[in-house]
Amino acid sequence: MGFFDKLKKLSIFNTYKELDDDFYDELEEALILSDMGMEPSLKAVAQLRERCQNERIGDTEKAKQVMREILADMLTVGDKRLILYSQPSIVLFIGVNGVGKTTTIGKIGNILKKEGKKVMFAAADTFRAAATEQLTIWAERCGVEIVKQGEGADPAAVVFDAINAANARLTDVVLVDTAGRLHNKTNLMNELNKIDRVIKRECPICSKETLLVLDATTGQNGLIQAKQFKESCGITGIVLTKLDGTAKGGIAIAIAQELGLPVKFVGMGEGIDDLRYFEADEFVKAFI
Ligand SMILES: Nc1nc2c(ncn2[C@@H]2O[C@H](COP(=O)(O)OP(=O)(O)OP(=O)(O)O)[C@@H](O)[C@H]2O)c(=O)[nH]1
Ligand SMILES: [Mg+2]
Repeated sequence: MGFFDKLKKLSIFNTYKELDDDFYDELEEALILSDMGMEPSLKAVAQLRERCQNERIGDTEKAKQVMREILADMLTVGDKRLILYSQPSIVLFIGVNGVGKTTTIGKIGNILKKEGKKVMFAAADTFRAAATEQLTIWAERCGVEIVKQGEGADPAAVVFDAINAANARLTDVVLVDTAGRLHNKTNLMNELNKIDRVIKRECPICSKETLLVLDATTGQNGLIQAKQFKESCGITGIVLTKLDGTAKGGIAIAIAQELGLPVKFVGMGEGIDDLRYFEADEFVKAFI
């Protein structure tokens, strides 16, 4: 079974045979419903119309190929790989409650470890004791180290400890879990800034990524969240979770088009292997 097989496909290319106005109208509608957003949907369909006219394409089977190319192009923004130039490199995971931050760290820790990297988790979600416990279970599952403190500890102090431990143990990558937050909660946003300051002070040459984790099923709301986080946190990429069983895959294209941010990872389930680096070609094949 392919990685994206649980994503619900747009069926329109199979229900129509000819490229008439009805087809284009319905395609537009299907893309908008998939959370691709109004403007990107109109743009994609306009491009498809133009190319099919110029290249004298008359059937939906060929048009499907062209559409895949158009969407793959629209998805190609920024650097899709994780940038891990220094030792250690730091990756911060942020996002609202319940989107899948902690689970994603477990899955990415597993991938990086398999790539031969020395990985460490930093339990900087000190808000609830259960958060640290959850990350500890993932650390055991992947066989990576974890740095933690007690409930209510200063998250920036956990990051400080983790950087020092990573320096001492020649760790390659530190994955930092943070508490779920809203962009408009000032104290939580200040907490992120404090973490950033500690990283800059303790590891000025460190390469740092800030990944915003978004739940695909929240669709256009997720996009609004992302816009607001982007303004205040310097996000370098997106992890799109919970794409399994949803027909809302268009959100990946909306993110690329409207935020100019690359989707770096996608989550398709709760298991340790249900996360991958994002591959645009593979994704669009599953999507249409
Ligand atoms: N179906 C599905 N479930 C997922 C995926 N990723 C995470 N989950 C589930 O989503 C729920 C929340 O995941 P967490 O990792 O705890 O989310 P979080 O963002 O750390 O949550 P807080 O720490 O409370 O803010 C869990 O039940 C996960 O198993 C995914 O890709 N697909
Ligand atoms: Mg969590």
